[in-house]
Amino acid sequence: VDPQAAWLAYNAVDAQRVFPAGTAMPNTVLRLGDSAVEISAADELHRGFEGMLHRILRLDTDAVQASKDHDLIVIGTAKEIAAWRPSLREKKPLQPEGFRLRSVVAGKDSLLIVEGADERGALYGAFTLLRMIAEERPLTQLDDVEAPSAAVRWTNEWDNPDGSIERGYAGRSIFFDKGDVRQDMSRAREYARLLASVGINGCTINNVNADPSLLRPEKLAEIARIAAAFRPYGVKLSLSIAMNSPQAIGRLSTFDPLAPEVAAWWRAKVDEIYKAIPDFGGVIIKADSEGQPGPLQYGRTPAEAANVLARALKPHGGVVLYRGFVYNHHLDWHDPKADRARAGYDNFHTLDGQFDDNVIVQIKNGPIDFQVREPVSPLFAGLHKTNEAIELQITQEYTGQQRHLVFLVPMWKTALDTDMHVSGMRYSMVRDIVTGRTFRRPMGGFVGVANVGLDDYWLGHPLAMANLYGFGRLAWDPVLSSATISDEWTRLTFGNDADVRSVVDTLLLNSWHIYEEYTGPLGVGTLTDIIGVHYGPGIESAERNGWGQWIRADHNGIGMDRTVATGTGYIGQYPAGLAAEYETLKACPDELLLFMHHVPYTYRLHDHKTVIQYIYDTHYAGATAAAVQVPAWETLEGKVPDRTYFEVLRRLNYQAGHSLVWRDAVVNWFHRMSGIADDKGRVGNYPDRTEAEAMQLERYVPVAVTPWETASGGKAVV
Ligand code: BDP
Repeated sequence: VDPQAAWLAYNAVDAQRVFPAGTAMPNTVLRLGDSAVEISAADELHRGFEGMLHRILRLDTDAVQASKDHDLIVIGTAKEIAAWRPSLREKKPLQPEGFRLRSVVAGKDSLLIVEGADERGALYGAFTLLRMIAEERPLTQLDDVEAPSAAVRWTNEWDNPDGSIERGYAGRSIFFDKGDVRQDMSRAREYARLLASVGINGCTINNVNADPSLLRPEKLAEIARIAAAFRPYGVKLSLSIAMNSPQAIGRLSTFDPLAPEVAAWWRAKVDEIYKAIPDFGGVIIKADSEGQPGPLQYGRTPAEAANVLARALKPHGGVVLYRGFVYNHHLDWHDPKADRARAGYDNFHTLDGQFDDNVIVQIKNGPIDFQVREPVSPLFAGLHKTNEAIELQITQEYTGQQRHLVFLVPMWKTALDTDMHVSGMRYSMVRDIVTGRTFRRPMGGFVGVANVGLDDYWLGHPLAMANLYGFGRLAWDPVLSSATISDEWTRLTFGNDADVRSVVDTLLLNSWHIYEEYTGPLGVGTLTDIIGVHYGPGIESAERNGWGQWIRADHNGIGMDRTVATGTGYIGQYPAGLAAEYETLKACPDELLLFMHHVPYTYRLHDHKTVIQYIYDTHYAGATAAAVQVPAWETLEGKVPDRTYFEVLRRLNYQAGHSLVWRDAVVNWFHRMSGIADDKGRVGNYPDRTEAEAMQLERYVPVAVTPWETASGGKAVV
């Protein structure tokens, strides 16, 4: 089994379940259209039938020829199908990029019809049919109509031209090498295929901290090759751009978005891009954020900057995704009102209504930065006349960097399923806001920061691919449950064995909670090294610097007071109904307590446990749960491909060990800070650990470690 196949493994299935007695298995696939995307769709059906059903489908494009066969899959757009057999014409039109799958018996013919609203719809229909087969669902009386929830379903890749990837944990770039676009585009093409198989229709190929040189003419010609690799799968290429490009590569003296020469430069540049890449998707803009140049330097707003690009893109049908991730990373820790969480809303909500209709504000799920637990960003409810997209992070920057197992779909679901309580609305779920439904916006969607690399498993940890899969599925249909998504992925990847499904699904579905338990409790954030790698424990590394991921822990208590009454006022950015829930200690959910409030360590949670004892207990419980993942996985030896078995086993073992490091770092730090004993007497004993410095050492010496809590007893050997 080739790990690169990921969830498109096309493992053999029980044909009789899929085609029970009386249901014919097709011999031929008749492709009615000639587009590259439909060709991919028909090829995929061929591939899937061969792998799963050992049936080699005859590929046909000649309706007359094909009609000699009576058991057919027919694939095409609605228009093509109606032209082929007018009796099959749809009364109700399909939604853009949607499809209908039907089984039709007409005279002697037994037809499986894959009908797309358009070419992409046909491709998505083919992949959906193949998924049904992989799950051994009977295709009798099939009638399934689907359409994506939103127009924008993109991944962002943070690849740099030199081939490195910002926050990438799975090898080098599949696109770039040493400043150039790779010669070999096979991984890029396979990636587009994977993306399309879950309905993703766009991919931004370069780091949001963008290198302006990618917009040079010779680079655009190279990038066009990536777009060509994506095209047969209906994936549009887009680029992150640096706002100062007119100056950096255009030699203008300014990049003020309102300077006419700057607007003209962007127009010409965008026209040039479309010459090279006619189906270019658009641009992503990170500006005035973490040192990136932006319009604020000229006293211009994000809306003014976004619109200049939007107007250049409009004639070509392109869009601007302007990131809401704008904040000051030189905040004053001594100022009790300073609060990074406020920044998104403060910077954008007053601009509501000022963005052109092909601009989308791209908002991270939480107001800080992909922590293990955050409330949803209040900005989602703060823009009623602006298109929005939610940005989710597939690459596990703060959640274990693909060395720890963390299935993120349940986390994303908590964001998407949050009701913002927008006044005057019965429901205002984040998922409906970003698809554009709530405020009747023409556009919106989902962006996932994926950062796949050349690694054979694309993301490093083989089970991390469930996150990429899950992102695509949620973008298609955010109502799907975590359990459904996990089980689909497991079946597609490993087959339908009941034991495999039960073990893998359980591992996936519990993993976020386990990670949260041994890292950051009660909404305080991932207590990780904030300044550098964002990996491993570093309890107070966020404190007393300008980056604003503060936990405000002292000897008496912990948490950011974000209340309106006594704190930073952040909670007041939510609509009143939700603000009321967060503002009072009584109503605030425990899992967000320390995000919203500063409380003493002796404060009692809803189950009457004190905060400090909760911190101790969850860390021991989380580390134990991480250890138990290992024997659970070991029951699958021989039931999943060997290489995958050992790759996962190795990582789960490592995670079990690292969770002890996490556990002890956190509990010891809090113990020292609070001076309050663990009522079970565990803290300071480092259970399950062997101390190198207690051994007999030759040529090694014990040294003190900074920060002290990251090594047991504050010591390591060198
Ligand atoms: C942070 C990452 C940083 C990104 C930034 C962003 O640490 O590498 O550039 O987000 O999203 O989480 O712009």
